[in-house]
Amino acid sequence: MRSGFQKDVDKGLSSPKKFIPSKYFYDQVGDRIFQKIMSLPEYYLSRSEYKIFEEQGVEIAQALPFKSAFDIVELGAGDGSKTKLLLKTLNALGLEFTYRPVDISKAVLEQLKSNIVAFCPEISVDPLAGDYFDILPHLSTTDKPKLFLFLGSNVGNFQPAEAEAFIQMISNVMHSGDLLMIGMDLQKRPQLIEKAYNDSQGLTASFNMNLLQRMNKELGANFDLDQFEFYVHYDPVRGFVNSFLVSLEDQEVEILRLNKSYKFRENELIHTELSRKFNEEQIERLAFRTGFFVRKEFMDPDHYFVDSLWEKV
Ligand code: AVJ
Repeated sequence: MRSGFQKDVDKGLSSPKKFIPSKYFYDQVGDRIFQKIMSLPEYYLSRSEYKIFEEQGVEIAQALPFKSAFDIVELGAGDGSKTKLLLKTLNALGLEFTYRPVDISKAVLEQLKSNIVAFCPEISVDPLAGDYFDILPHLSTTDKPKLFLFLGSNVGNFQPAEAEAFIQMISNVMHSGDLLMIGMDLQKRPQLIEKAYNDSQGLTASFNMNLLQRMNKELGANFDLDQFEFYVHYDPVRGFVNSFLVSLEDQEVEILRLNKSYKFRENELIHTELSRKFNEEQIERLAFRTGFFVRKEFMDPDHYFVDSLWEKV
């Protein structure tokens, strides 16, 4: 049986416009590179959202309409370093909630849970391991009101139609009055955005190149890393940061685990990631089309990033 990685690599490298889904960045090596990216001076995203939770936790708490105990369901929680700030503030204000982080990896969830408990032992944490698509339908069976979190501009990695479908899927398990808070990176000075993905240390380049290394390790491929280079471009008209690996020569790569070879022309691109940047109009429209209205927005002082709080109609 073929793994998801095998299927997706074969599909992406057989397509006329080659691509590899960006979710495959995050193996152990990729996780570590992403940690370093987050502390780059150019990579403002994480710091901006951190500031929002650090400085506006009380305002966020005041915007929650729940009168009784509720669930906070976080999709793609990661290490919880930003969320825990918010949870601590909500707890300190006497709100009664259970934090339910959802992640595909049990190991990640255990780490996250001990992180949160160490930071604030009073918070009750009930992790849910599994795929979003399997977990979401089960959540609607508990009758507590819910606040869903989808932070970190992870929504920016979806193509527009996919983003809408994903949010619609969340919306479908929600009840009227439930809330969804989505973290989104905002359109801003193009140079600033481009620099966040074209860092001087080459960390983002390694983050992308790790995909080739991962195929070599896990799929028995023979990518020559010297024959590819990283290229990133921000299109301010659409608000799209597109990342690519460029083949530097005509070459053929063999992938043993797929029993197949793939040809690359000189200058042919492999699309590796879309990191979308949003404007206010797009946010309003996305909310409206998926069954929400925008209840309140929380931005960092520079207005680089927004955590947009939506209420289910
Ligand atoms: C974690 C998806 C928000 O798109 O900015 C960082 C990942 N890619 N540098 C993003 C990423 C290149 C990041 N997200």
